[in-house]
Amino acid sequence: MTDPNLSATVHRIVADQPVTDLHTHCFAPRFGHSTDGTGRGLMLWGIDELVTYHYLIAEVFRVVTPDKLPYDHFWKMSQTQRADHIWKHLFVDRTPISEACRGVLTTLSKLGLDPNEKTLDPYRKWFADQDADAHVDKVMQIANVDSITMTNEVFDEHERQLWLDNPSLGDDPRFRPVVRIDPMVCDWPDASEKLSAWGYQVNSDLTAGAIDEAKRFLNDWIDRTRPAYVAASLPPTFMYPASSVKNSPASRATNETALTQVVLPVLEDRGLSFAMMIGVHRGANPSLRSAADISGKADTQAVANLCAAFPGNRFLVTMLSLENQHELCVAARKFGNLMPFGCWWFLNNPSIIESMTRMRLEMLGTGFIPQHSDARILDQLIYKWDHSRRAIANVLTEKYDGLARAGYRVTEHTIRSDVQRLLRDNTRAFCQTR
Ligand code: FIX
Ligand code: ZN
Repeated sequence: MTDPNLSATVHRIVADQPVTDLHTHCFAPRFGHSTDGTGRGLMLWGIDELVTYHYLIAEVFRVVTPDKLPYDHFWKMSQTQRADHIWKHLFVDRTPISEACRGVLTTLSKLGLDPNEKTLDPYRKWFADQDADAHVDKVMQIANVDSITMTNEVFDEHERQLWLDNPSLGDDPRFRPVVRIDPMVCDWPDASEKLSAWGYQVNSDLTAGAIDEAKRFLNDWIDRTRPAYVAASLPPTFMYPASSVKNSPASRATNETALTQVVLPVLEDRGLSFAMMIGVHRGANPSLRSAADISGKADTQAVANLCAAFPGNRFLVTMLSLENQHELCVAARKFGNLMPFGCWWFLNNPSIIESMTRMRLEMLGTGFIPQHSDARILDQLIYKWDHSRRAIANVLTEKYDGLARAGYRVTEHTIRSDVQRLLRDNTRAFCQTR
């Protein structure tokens, strides 16, 4: 017998479960914030940030094409003007039906605002009355997020300086730091120039002494930030071993040395996971700036090879291409040190979250992390989690219904412990945080 209230029960339990958000680009207020007057604050929040999110910049150029509004004119506008332009064309003149548009509406509604305003002024007034620090608590409470994992770009000069100037920068208990090291594994020569300038004796060939110095750099940042894990995003062309690619350029081998002889040994030693976000091709249309990137199919064999070659390391892996998802699940069935996570970026749409979650449940049981928000603007936590929770609950309902049909007794307790595992405990266990 299936329970006629099953769907409502599952949706309620999923909504009530606090989420530990594994990957965001949100920052604690002590990193400075977008309305603090410095123009350099890293914590982004408020209506103008929400409406000028890079997903929406890409979308507005599809309707007001660059022949009508050249890119450089758009970038010369103030942020207020850009937000007004996007609001007019995507939210007033057209139905805001895309996922990124609907997300702004969900966020406004859940903050208690009417999302039907024709101009942004009422929202601007409302946000101007909020206090940044108190707003973090409010957003976390509405989104039901118990911990926000940041992305701390240690190769970014501004952020680096903030960390050097303030030893307690990472101490806000609501936010967990993550050391993000893309240049180290994607462009070692560039990373090595920076490390040299910062006083580490490295070289672009990464010879023996340089390896020790590169390890010292990574260890210093782990000590300074006490991260949940260390992360990098990688292009679709990422391969391991690099030598398996014919005529592979020398730079690939050096990047691989940085990964296998610096990053992975340090992380094993420090008991930290390595998050690999694979499949982003940066700057496909550079005129779009932050919205310029596209996705590409990568090789999941590289992930399997790394998991096999480095059994002492734990790998959190998300892949950007839809085509990679099945193979990633297959690889995860073979390697306990591989944890698939999230429906990243262009995959963060309800239809895709549902199909990926369904496939992952079918192939991995509850042994995966179904979603991360990737929120860049604090307020986005509200919609990203609201929309994802609904998609996840829809799929779980279907699966519990199937179990009931097979004669299994599905209780509220069963559902609650599965949901807790999926939205919170798998993340904490794999990152070995309480
Ligand atoms: O590399 C990343 O962590 C990506 O998630 C971001 O760079 C990207 O801009 C984004 O916000 C996707 O959601
Ligand atoms: Zn991200």
